Amino acid sequence: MFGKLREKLKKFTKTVEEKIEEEEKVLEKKAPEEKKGFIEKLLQVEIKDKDVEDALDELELELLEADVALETVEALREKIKEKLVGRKVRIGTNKEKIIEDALREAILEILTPERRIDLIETIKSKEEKPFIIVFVGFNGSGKTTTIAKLAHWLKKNGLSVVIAASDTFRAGAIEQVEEHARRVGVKVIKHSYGADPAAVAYDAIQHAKARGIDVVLIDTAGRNELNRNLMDEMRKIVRVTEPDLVIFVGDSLAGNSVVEQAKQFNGAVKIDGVVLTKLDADARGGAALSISHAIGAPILFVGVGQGYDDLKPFDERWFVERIFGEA
Ligand SMILES: Nc1nc2c(ncn2[C@@H]2O[C@H](COP(=O)(O)OP(=O)(O)OP(=O)(O)O)[C@@H](O)[C@H]2O)c(=O)[nH]1
Ligand SMILES: [Mg+2]
Repeated sequence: MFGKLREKLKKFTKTVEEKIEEEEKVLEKKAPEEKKGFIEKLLQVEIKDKDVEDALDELELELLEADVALETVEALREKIKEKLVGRKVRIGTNKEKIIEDALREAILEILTPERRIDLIETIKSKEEKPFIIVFVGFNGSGKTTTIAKLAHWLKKNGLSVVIAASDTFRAGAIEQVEEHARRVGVKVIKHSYGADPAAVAYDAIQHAKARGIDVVLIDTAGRNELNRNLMDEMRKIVRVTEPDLVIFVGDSLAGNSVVEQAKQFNGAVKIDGVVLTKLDADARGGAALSISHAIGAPILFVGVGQGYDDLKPFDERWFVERIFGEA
């Protein structure tokens, strides 16, 4: 996971480390002969703008290559500078650690959402059942699989679930969601193909109300901003169901374009949270680093495989460990 990002950040660390070492050598040379030894240990170099600028220029290009969105790259650059420039480093201290810590902190800050959502807590605190979640996103991003995984996870957390088969558009979509639901032991409310997706969702909500079911998960057809009708239809689903959350499901392998998709969907219906799928196959990590920062909504879960247990609540520390750890 994220090998490319790891490689770029290591390279940055090495370059800055070398610059600081050059400054150290200059400083050591300046120290009078008799003071060498004891005093030398107290000498410190200050990290200067020029020590990091070139390395940052290079890092900036490389992060763009790793699919990090431009505005995220710029925000990251500012944060890294803020943490390193002007910092005093005593001779002989571990510079690699100082630089790496600055990178970790900068990345953590970028990943820390403005709002956090504890899903179980939020669901349980809703006074009137059911809690309604609509899933939206491009074709094949992983919506239906994510819904099955989430249904499985919610059940494990003691909550009851019903799924609305509101993708009445793509051939095979209803059978697909039914099969997933059967495997995870959840009921599906469906109509036939071509039916109004909002009406299917409405029925699922009525079903949940009548039976005291905790959560309704609404599966919708894949779409993009060029499908005007489908985008209007999505707005209608949201209008009719008045969901507690609209979740954008994005494919991390789509890299920078998944960030653009998220912005477009966020413009059409307000996105409350993100699930980023296929992280298990993502060598770059740019989408994960950028998406929350780009739309101001938190990443709630990440998909890390095709099994029903392969959905992880997102934790920015986990992400940073994946980048800086060895695996
Ligand atoms: N490796 C991996 N594959 C995933 C993950 N999530 C989904 N997939 C796969 O991605 C493919 C598409 O998943 P779906 O759930 O059908 O995607 P969708 O968004 O519902 O697709 P449409 O309904 O056609 O728009 C399937 O083969 C899934 O098994 C993940 O986290 N990791
Ligand atoms: Mg689907």
